[in-house]
Amino acid sequence: MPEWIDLRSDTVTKPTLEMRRAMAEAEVGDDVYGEDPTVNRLEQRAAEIFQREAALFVPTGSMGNLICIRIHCDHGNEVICESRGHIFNFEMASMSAIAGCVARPVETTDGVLTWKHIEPAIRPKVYYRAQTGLISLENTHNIAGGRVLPTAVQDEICDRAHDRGIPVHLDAARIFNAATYLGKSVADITRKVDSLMFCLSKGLGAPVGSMVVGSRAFIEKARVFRKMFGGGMRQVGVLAAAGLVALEKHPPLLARDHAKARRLAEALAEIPDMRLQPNDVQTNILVFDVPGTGMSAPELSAKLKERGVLANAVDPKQMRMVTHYDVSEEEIERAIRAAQEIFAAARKN
Ligand code: TLP
Repeated sequence: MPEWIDLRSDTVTKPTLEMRRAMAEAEVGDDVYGEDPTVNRLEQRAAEIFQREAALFVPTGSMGNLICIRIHCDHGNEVICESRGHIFNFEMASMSAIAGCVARPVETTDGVLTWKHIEPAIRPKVYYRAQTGLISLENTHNIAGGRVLPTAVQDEICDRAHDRGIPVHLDAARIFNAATYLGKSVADITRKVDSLMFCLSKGLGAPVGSMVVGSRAFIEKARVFRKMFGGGMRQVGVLAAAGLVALEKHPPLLARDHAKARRLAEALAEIPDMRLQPNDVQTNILVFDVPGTGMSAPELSAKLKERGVLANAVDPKQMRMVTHYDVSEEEIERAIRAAQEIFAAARKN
C-alpha cells in the first residue's frame, strides 16, 4: 500500500506502541457483570477528569450520543441542534429511528449556537405541539471547521435551558481539542451540561471507544440503554487499556495537531481566490470552499489522492482536512505542495 498522507479524519490514527503494550497486558473480566478492572479504571478516571459522578465506556461516539438522547427525551420530542451537527447529519437518523425524536436543526453562520438562535426554536408548552426534549451542542463543531464553543455561550445556554426545564447534552467528541484551544480544563468547560459524550478514538488516538459522562443516576440508565442497543461488551479491558493511555497521555499532544492545521490553513489561504481565514482554524479541522476554478470538492479529493493525499469532500463545494498525530509536519508540507500544484494546473486550463 502506498504511504498515504491521511487527512480524512483524526479517526484514522493507529494505536501507539504504548497502547499496544497496554492492550496486551490488560487485566480483563466480563464487563457486562461490571467485572472488568481496566474498564472500571477507565470509567473512574473519566469521571474524575470531568469532575462528575460517573462515566460509561461505549463502543462509539454515535452510540454514546444516541444513549443520551434516548435518556433525556420521550418519543415524539424535538431535539434542537446546529444544522451541520453530527447528531443530525452523520448518525443515521438514529434519534428518530431508535429514540423516537425529530431533530429541530438551527442554522448559524459559524457553527456557534447561542441562546438567541435556540430560544425561537423552543416549542411552546401546549399539549398540541411536539415538545422540545433536549438541546444538543457540539464542541468542537466538526463541520464548522473544528470551531470551539465559547464557555460563556455554552454556560448561558445551559442556564436558560434549565430555567425552562430543558436538559442540555454535549457532543464533546473533540472536547480535549476545545480545552487545548481555550487553555482550560475539560471539567471547566463542560460543568453545566447535563450529559456529555467524548471520544477516545479521535485526536486522543485510541483505536476504539467513547465515554458518556454524567451523574450516577444518568450513567446507570445509560448502562441499560447501552445493553439494549447491543453495546454490552465482555472482556473489553483490552480496548479500555488503550483508552486509558489516550486519556492520560495524549491531551498534551493536541497542541501540535492544532499547529499543523494552522500551518496548512496559512499555506492554503495563499492560493488565489481561496476563501479560508487561517484565524478561523482554532483546532485540528479545516473546512473550506474549493476556490472557483470549476473544480468540485470530490474532484479536488480525487486529484489529491493521485498525489498521495487523502482528504474528503463534505459536499460538492466544501473540503475537510483533519490533522492528527499520525501525520507529520513534513507530510503537511507535502500536502500543501500537492494542493498548490493542483490549483496552479487548474488555473492554466
Ligand atoms: N465523526 C467522523 C465522521 O462521522 C464524520 C469524523 O470523521 O469526524 N460526534 C462528532 C462531532 C464526530 O465528529 C463523530 C465522528 C461522532 C460524534 C461519532 O463518533 P463515532 O465515529 O465513534 O461513532
